[in-house]
Amino acid sequence: MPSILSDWKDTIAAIATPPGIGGLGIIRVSGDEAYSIVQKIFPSKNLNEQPPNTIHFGLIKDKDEILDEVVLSLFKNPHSFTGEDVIEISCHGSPYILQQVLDSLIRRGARMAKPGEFTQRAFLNGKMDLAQAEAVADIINAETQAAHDTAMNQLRGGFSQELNSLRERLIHFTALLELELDFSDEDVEFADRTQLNELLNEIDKKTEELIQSFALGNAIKKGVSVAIIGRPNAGKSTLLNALLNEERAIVSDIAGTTRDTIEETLNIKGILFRLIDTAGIREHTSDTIESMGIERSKQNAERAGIIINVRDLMNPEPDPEWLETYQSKLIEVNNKLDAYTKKMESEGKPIPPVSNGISAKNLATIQWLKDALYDKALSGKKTDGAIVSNVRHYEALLKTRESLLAVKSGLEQGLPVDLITIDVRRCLHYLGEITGVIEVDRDILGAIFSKFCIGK
Ligand SMILES: Nc1nc2c(ncn2[C@@H]2O[C@H](COP(=O)(O)OP(=O)(O)OP(=O)(O)O)[C@@H](O)[C@H]2O)c(=O)[nH]1
Ligand SMILES: [Mg+2]
Repeated sequence: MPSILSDWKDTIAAIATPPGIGGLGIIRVSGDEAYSIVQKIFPSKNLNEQPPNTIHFGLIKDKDEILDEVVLSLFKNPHSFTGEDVIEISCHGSPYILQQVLDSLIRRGARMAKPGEFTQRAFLNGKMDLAQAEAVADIINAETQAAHDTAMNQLRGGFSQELNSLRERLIHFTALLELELDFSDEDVEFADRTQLNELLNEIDKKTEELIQSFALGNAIKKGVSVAIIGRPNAGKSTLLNALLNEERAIVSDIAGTTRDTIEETLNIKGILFRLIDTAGIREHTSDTIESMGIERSKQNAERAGIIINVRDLMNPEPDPEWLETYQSKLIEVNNKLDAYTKKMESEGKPIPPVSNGISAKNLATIQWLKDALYDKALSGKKTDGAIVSNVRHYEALLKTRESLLAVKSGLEQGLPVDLITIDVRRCLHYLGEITGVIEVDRDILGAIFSKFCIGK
């Protein structure tokens, strides 16, 4: 493992709290020299004489200048977040003080930590597997309850333990298959084929389950984009405002009011929706800016996870033909039900039943639409059990499954053992990539941890 990083033995330091003024600001120091470096600026007590997991009040001094009154929390390896000696310095939350204390530490031998380096060390020191380390970033970035719960589950071990134990069992069979290779002249079978098949089916079932959960996991983590489209003046912007319950977009009775797209987020029962209000679509326009807007509306509809097609009951027009392609992600609403009802009444006509009717001006009439959005986002997606929300895991699972199927068909066709073991090894590799039990490529590790903020 140490080969992955050449400087992983340095003692690192960083401000762990967000930038800006706050009640407290925390500096984290981790590494073999953590105690001796902090001691140089904390003359109040002899740190080496203090028991681990204790806190200590005292002064931070740079030469003769008092920088702050602080509280130190001491953690001795391996019982710390990183698995190394760690000291957390709780200062007053002034960016100036924090920077001064950090500079003093750096001048005395600490190195500025890189983004995610504390978590990276936790991984390198075996405090957590890779999937758990990635969950730390997800927890910090979680914007909704559901995203937080998914990340928390992953941090607690989630599906890693299960995958690891399946992998261990597969390793056992690989060893037996390899042994058969050594005795290839004698035509013996050490690996029980029925048991091997059972294990393969078990892994297949588990990976399939996790692969299926990704649609939901991705929706929870990234949010679901919802394009609000329709003819000019249908009430799209009014609907956006109603869903958000704020006057976000300009509404007017002039057709073509919205020229560019407007994006806002909405949290419905823990799932994040990115609502996109678009320019009204009409087939023919000579206005260049409007036609650019219309083109953009189409692109948004194509990319969106869900499309709300707003129709105008007061001015019914056929839907754009291209919309048919997106049936599966479409929710239709018939807007201006209030005006329509009034019109029919004034004309003395019976009011025909209107399906999916709303009045975007009246919040009470769109409640069902929020439920429909939530249901559509979850439709056909499992909500119980482990949820995969990480693209890297998802891709590794797909590759695991691919090699697994190759092993199964190889066994069915009675292929020679040396060919089968190649696919078994690939399967082991991809399973191991998820939790990081195999050495993960240095570039991939770099990419994973660079998404963290400094100090985490
Ligand atoms: N009576 C009634 N009027 C509505 C309703 N929804 C929208 N309107 C009116 O319809 C007009 C157009 O509304 P917008 O929300 O700007 O329509 P839009 O679809 O965004 O229009 P463009 O941006 O031009 O494509 C405004 O005068 C709204 O007040 C409704 O439910 N009932
Ligand atoms: Mg509009």
